[in-house]
Amino acid sequence: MKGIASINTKDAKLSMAHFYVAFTALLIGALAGLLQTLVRSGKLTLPAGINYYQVLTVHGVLLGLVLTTFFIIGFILATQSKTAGTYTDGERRFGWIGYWMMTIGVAITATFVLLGEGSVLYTMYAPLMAHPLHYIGLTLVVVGSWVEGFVVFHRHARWKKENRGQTTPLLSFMGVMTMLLWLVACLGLATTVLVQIIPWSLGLVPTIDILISRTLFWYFGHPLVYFWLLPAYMAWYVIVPKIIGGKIFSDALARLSFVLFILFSIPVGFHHQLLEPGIDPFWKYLQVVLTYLVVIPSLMTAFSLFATFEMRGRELGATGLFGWWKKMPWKDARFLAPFMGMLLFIPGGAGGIINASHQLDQVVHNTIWITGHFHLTVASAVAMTFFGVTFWIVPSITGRKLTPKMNKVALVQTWLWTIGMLFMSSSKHAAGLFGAPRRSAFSTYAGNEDSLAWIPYQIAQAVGGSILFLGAVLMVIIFINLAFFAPKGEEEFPIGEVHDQAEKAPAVFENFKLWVAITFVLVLFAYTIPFIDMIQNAPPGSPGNTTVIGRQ
Ligand code: HAS
Repeated sequence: MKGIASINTKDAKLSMAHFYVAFTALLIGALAGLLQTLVRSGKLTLPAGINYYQVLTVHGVLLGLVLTTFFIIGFILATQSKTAGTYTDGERRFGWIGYWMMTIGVAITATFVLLGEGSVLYTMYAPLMAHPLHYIGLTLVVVGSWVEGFVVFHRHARWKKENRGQTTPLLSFMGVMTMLLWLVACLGLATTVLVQIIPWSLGLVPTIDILISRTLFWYFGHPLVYFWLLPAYMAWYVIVPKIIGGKIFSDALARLSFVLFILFSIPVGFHHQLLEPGIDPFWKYLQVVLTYLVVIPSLMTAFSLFATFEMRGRELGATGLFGWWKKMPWKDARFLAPFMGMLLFIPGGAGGIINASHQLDQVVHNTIWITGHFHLTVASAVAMTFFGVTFWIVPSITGRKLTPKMNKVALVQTWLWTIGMLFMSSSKHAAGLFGAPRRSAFSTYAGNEDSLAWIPYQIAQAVGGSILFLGAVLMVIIFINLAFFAPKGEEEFPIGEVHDQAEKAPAVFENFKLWVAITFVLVLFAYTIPFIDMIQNAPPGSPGNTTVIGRQ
């Protein structure tokens, strides 16, 4: 039998190319994660030559940067091709150019990480210095992603021209918003990398202003987490309702929440720097207030999801507040995986709200609590949604079928990930409250009496890490099966329809220029005076206020 792909086959090829890189990153990144938890529990000493921080970097870069960015762009391209229509040859060519820039950039960066020349926390965190090519490789990844972003913008604009006066496809709108957020966020990263870090790592300037570099990094760092989250929200708002047989609660509410993310996710970077000196407490306070505002679109999302589940449940005869629970398709892995992600996002989001409080952050900052927080958010809510999407998108765009047998394997994978993450994240949160540092090998704290309290939690993390590693291997097996071996056929590309009684989305939501302009006003408000302070009180190059830590 010949398979029937749900989108243009050339577009599908481009999306799949992104997924191949993403799942290769998952396999290697998960192995590095397993090694880390074993080292921290004292159960393993890395063989000579391999350094704990190197393994940590491999884990963070591959899963936090490569898996996410490649998966997100592959997903956005496929959903846009499906809802706005096929790309032109020109658009697709730019898609491939962006893809190759990103892939070559990853290869260069990976080489320097493996050579031990790139263990610099978050890929670029002064005063740690990596080899210049490490940064140049990462720059290629970012610029390549921008090229692909412009493809998404162009396709959306073309749809608008071809369908004047009509509401744009929701998924295409969301793809544009996600890439817009990414582009505006990257401005901070590009500034520190091009103006400060690369010249410094090349030896062209002797020092770097650390506070400015970190501030520019965190200007990027917080919206980065929403760049990960928004594609998961695309699936929660549009795909999940269709999978459960229901309707999208409100197109307008979904669009509004994406607009709010653009406005409020950027001027909040100081909440990662609450314990850093050199920033006036007033500006930290202001950004904490803005952080609480960026929680609102997530609460709106939770509300909308509950409404979708409840409406569907009632259609099927459920009564009461949680009657819908019994009516959900629990045996469908396309539903179970993102739903488990949503469930874990509830404590993950609550943890974020705790972190955002200046006072409570004093207790948890730089402890392993923080890694517990992001394992519930990016590694659960986001990753599990991406896995759930993979279960249908790969067979759907390649003209294959998710067989009942593979669906069962996918259910097992989902449970492994959920259980592994429960061990992993709860033990991280608990050890963090006892003061366990977020990054350190067992050898650095062994023998310290205070650290005895952490040991059982570190062992629980190793148990969680081992279960998660099995989950990752199973995920890669499922991906390979769906991409190459699953029977040919036709698999649904589930796109939800909006509820009949929902209000039409106001046209102003499509006014991207307006949202970007307001975002810049908020950014200027939140950052101008602090930057003036930083520059006046620590002029770049002043030896008293800058530090250099050379490459190890
Ligand atoms: Fe965060 C640190 C604050 C969300 C990721 N965060 C991090 C770091 C990462 C990260 C990677 O203010 C570490 C950075 C580093 O390396 O240093 N975070 C927040 C806040 C939110 C938040 C306020 N974070 C995320 C998301 C991430 C992420 C999302 C990844 C995708 N975070 C912080 C702060 C720090 C921080 C501080 C710095 C701390 C420090 O000291 O360094 C909010 O956006 C969270 C809002 C979320 C909710 C949950 C809504 C729930 C939904 C699910 C509904 C469920 C349903 C199913 C419908 C309010 C939508 C229901 C079924 C039932 C039956 C119940």
